[in-house]
Amino acid sequence: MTSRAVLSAGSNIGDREGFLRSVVDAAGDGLVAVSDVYLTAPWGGVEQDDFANVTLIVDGDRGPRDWLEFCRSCELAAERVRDVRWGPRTLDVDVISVDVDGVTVVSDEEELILPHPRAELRAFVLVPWLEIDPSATLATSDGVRAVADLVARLDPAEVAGVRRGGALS
Ligand code: PH2
Ligand code: MG
Ligand code: MG
Repeated sequence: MTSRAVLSAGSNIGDREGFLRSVVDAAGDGLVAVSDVYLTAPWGGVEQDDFANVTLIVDGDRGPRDWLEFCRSCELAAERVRDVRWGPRTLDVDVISVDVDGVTVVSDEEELILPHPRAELRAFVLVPWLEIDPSATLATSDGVRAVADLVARLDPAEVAGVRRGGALS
């Protein structure tokens, strides 16, 4: 099964850039694009340090569940501890969207809802995604929308909290 996935990775504990780099390394030849690193204000109401975030586009002979496994193995390698929901973490890697043979997968499985139901609200996902794919679209609860339009609809203060750093070293 040939698929293309959009993944979002974030870290706000320890060697943030090193953890993000580990995801790129794990993607290997499957990496299509990775955004610059963005320093982002925490989203979701938990008071915590700023995150470093990247969005990646990856290809592979993997189905949606295999991408979830890929994300979990990256988190495991970073010794991610599941503690507070939306709280601090060494590494979080989320599957945002998967296309199989060019068709976007829609799934309401409890463990893997696709496309990611909160992606449309998260500047820290959308802004880096737009950088690597200016024509990106996302299937949202009210239809397929250009990611650029979704960003334009967000609270400007939230978008301003997503600051572009440099390329991952
Ligand atoms: N991840 C969360 C909760 N809040 N905020 C930012 N800025 N970046 C994240 O990656 C993030 C978050 C839960 O996964
Ligand atoms: Mg997450
Ligand atoms: Mg996650």
